[in-house]
Amino acid sequence: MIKADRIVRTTCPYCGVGCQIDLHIVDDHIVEVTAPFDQPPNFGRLCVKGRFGTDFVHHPSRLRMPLIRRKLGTPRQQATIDGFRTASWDEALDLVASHFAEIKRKHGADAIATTCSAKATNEDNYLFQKYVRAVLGTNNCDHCARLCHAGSVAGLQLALGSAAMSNSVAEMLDLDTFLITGSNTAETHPVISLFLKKAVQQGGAKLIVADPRATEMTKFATIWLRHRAGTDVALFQSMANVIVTEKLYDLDFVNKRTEGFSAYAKAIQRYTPEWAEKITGVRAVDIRRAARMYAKASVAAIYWGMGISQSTHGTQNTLSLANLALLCGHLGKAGGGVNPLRGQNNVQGASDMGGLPNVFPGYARVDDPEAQAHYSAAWGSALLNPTPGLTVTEMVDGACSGAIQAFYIMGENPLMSEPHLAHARHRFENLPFLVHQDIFFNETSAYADVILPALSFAEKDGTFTNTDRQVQRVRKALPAPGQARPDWQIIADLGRRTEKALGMTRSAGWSYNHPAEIWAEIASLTPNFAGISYQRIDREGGIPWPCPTPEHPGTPYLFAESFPRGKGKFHALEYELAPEEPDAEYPFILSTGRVLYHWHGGTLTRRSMLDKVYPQATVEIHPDDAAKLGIQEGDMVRVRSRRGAIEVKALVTGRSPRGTVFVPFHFAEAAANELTIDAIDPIAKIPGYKICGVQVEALGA
Ligand SMILES: Nc1nc2c(c(=O)[nH]1)N[C@H]1C(S)=C(S)[C@@H](COP(=O)(O)OP(=O)(O)OC[C@H]3O[C@@H](n4cnc5c(=O)[nH]c(N)nc54)[C@H](O)[C@@H]3O)O[C@H]1N2
Ligand SMILES: Nc1nc2c(c(=O)[nH]1)N[C@H]1C(S)=C(S)[C@@H](COP(=O)(O)OP(=O)(O)OC[C@H]3O[C@@H](n4cnc5c(=O)[nH]c(N)nc54)[C@H](O)[C@@H]3O)O[C@H]1N2
Ligand code: SF4
Ligand SMILES: [Mo]
Repeated sequence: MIKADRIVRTTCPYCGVGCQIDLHIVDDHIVEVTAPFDQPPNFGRLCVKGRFGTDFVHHPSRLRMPLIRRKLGTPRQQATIDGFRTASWDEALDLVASHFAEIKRKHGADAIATTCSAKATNEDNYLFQKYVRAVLGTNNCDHCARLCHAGSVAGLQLALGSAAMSNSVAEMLDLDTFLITGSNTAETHPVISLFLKKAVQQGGAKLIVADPRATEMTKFATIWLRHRAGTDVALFQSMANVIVTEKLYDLDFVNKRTEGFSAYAKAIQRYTPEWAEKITGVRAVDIRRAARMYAKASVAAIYWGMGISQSTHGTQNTLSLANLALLCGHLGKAGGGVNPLRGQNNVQGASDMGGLPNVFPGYARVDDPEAQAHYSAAWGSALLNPTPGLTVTEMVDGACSGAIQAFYIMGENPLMSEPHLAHARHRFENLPFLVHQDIFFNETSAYADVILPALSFAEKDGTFTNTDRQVQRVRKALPAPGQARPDWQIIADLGRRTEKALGMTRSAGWSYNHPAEIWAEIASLTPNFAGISYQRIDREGGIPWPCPTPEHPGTPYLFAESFPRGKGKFHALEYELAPEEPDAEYPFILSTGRVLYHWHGGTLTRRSMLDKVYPQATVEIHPDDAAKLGIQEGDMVRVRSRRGAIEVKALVTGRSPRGTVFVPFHFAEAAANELTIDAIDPIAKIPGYKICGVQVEALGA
């Protein structure tokens, strides 16, 4: 054991579980990561990423100086880092401020698009959207939540009026019955999966898993519904049909707390389990068993992930789950509710802070005059733009049509994470001005005009809000690499300079000495956070919002008395096919997602020792399909869709069903998003990353 000079308590930078970690530091290097046993949410547990994956902060390729493209102007080509020269902060920020000001004058504020970052802190994101709204004057601010839980958010907003996870991680230990669907929990929320497994093994909880793919959680399931991909609406509506037909629903709850039941009950009459069996491939008898198990439970929770949300029917899929919870009254109780497991470390926070095109911090609508007056006064802004802005997917489209003249991207990598990458690259080539603020030079930086070097979680103070709404501290443990600055400082400096370039006389207030001051401003403006302060978090640990006063303990589960929209609303749904089902030419379904060891576009984990464990892009293929195509485990194969082709190593396994291949999207040299389709859900605007048609061809060993 090496003896640490210092140990700094902070929050894991990877997933939404928000594990508390202790960084052991020797000579300004992280030498070990441990977890405190007495702290929620993880109580001493960590997964491999938290334990061994934070070494990316020391990688020699960290950005240390602002960079400016050598040949500024369009048409712009993809460049390596050699295509950029270093610049001072003064030069880089003045260039950005003057360009934004000029574009605003010439084309209007709505010609500027921005994304904030679910990797950055609440304070970074709050300040980012304040800059975008109060100085640039547009609501074109979104982030990766659009590519993630947008379907869940849209569905839960319609049904309940709130989209956060309703129950806490701590409640998982005492679950009675729960349903997991479209979530590979053991690889994507590993520490949560430990509590869920314990609930089954030690607590005797009953688990229903609905997933086309065998995951580790299916091994713990009492019932595994292995439905065909894309048939969720049919599956869950037929469970609702059973619950209504057999009168298993909670009449009292339905009467007191919901609306639209009779129309809904009528609409689902035709969704019999026998009808659903033909569509989903799940036996009617199993649908009945699962429906009875969920309905008869004293309390039951639903957990879900991208298999539900990332669909061109993501909103409908979510509504089909909300309908089940409303029918059975499984809401507003400890251990009972609806829980979209949040992915990024601070995706909950980036949304809460108003990093969305239609809402201010605290989810007040941008077109609500009262909310406008509130934030205009707070930010010293005469008039805030009342028109909801564009979503990420629409902003990327706008780059092509000329509607978008500049893009400011903080802590995202759309040129790995957007669907149909060839198309996305084409759009970025046509963009007149791109600013990228990141800790590394990634696939998106390659198209930037100006690159602003930011600090990682380990070098700054702030807060992240995890999947169960706990606001937790991020603490500075290491010095800044080179001249890199924390995101909030970059934004504040840019705010001052842009105001000057625009000749604005008022100031939205950009003088902060420490993120605690930014947090105090957030707490003073949004009732959900009013009772939370750095001092309190230091004393008590994470606090779950809503927390309206300093005496309030925070709220572990939501909806005990009512729903934010008043009554919960039933929605009758139609089952529809995915926009590109497999056919004779492209006979396999391509499903994309994650593996335990890697993170999204790989910017962080491929610069970590985790890359040694999982160094290469893979495709999972069923043994029967592999045999037909002459593919052996370890062979290289070409996977081709109508949009592109990649070469990857075959894993021959029964995890994915026959006719489906699974490719993780972490590897730039074989990017799954070269293949995916960019069709989106009409309401949530989320792409359907989980289904498109592909061919598979053996290339040999
Ligand atoms: N290791 C690791 N962990 C991560 C991340 C990471 O990159 N790496 N990313 C984080 C982020 S941002 C997110 S959003 C989460 C995502 O966490 P998950 O949603 O658990 O991740 P995915 O790999 O996308 O898995 C989706 C699951 O949906 C299933 N599925 C596919 N099609 C369908 C369908 O039609 N219906 C249903 N019901 N299921 C289907 C797949 O079989 C798979 O089990 O993970 C977070 N955690
Ligand atoms: N095919 C396919 N595509 C998908 C998905 C899928 O399942 N399949 N899932 C989608 C989902 S759910 C998500 S959430 C998106 C994720 O998409 P992105 O958010 O684009 O992906 P990340 O790779 O997490 O990008 C985060 C970036 O932030 C940088 N960063 C880290 N910390 C900081 C910081 O403190 N400050 C700043 N400024 N930068 C920082 C990292 O270096 C990295 O470049 O991908 C989506 N794309
Ligand atoms: S479960 Fe998530 S938060 Fe916890 S250590 Fe793993 S990646 Fe980090
Ligand atoms: Mo996500």
